[in-house]
Amino acid sequence: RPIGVFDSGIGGLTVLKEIMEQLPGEDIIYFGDTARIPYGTRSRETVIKYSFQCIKFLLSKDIKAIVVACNTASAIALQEATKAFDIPIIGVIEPGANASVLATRNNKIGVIGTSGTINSEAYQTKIRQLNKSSEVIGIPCPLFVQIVEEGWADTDVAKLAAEKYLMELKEHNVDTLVLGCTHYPILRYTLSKVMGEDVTLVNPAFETAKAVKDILKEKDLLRNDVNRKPSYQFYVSDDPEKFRRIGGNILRKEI
Ligand code: DGN
Repeated sequence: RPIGVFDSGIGGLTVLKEIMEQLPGEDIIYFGDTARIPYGTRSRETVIKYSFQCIKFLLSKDIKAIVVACNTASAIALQEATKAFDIPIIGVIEPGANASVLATRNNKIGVIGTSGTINSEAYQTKIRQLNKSSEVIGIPCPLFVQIVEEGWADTDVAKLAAEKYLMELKEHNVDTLVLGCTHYPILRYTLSKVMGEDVTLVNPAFETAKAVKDILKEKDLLRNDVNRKPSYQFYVSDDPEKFRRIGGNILRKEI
C-alpha cells in the first residue's frame, strides 16, 4: 500500500522529494490543497478542519501511513489527527525539533515559519521540552512562500527579505536555524548567506523522511523490494497546470 502525503499546496513536494530519495521503493500518493492555500494565516479551527478533510481523502485511497508535510498543519492539527484516526500519522515538527537540539552548540535556536506555525509555539515548545536550557526564538516569515513560488529564491528580493526577517536571530547569535515551512529549504542558499556559514540550517523535510523510514520499519510496513519502480500519484484541489509547472521545478522531475 502507498504512503499518503498532504500539504496546503505545492510546498510539501520538498518533503515528498526527501521521501522519494530515502524510501525509493515506496509508492506515494500526494495531495496538495491548492484551492485553499495558504494555511499559514488561518485560524486553528480552520486548519484542523482542512487537515481532517485531507486525511479523509487520503484514507479513501487505502494508504498505510500519512505524512503531514505542511508545517502549519503539523503544528496545529497533528495532535488531534493522531487521536482521531487509527493509522500512523507523521508530522514535520518533532523530527525538525529533534535535529535542532542535536545540532546546537550554544543552545540558541532560531525557528522560522508561517505566522500559524510560529504563533502555535509547536516548535518552540517541543525544542524546550527536549533541551530545557535552550533559548528558542521564533520569527514568522510569511513573504518567503510567495518569493519561492515566484521562482525568486536566489535573487536580491529574497536576500533583502531574509536580511530583514533574520536580523533579530542574528542579534541573538543563534547557531542553529530550523527551516519550519515547506518552502524554506528552497531558500537555503540565500538563508545561509545571510545567517553566515557557521549557522546550521535544519531541514525538517529531510528529518521527516528519516522518521518515516524508522516508523515504517518499526511497524513492519517498509517495503524491502527497493529495486521496484514505484508509482507516484498527485492530486490537487485546484488548477493542476500551475501545480505541475511550479511543482516540477521543486521536484526537479516531471509531474
Ligand atoms: N505548507 C505551508 C507550511 O509548511 O507551513 C506553507 C504554505 C502555506 O500554507 N502558507
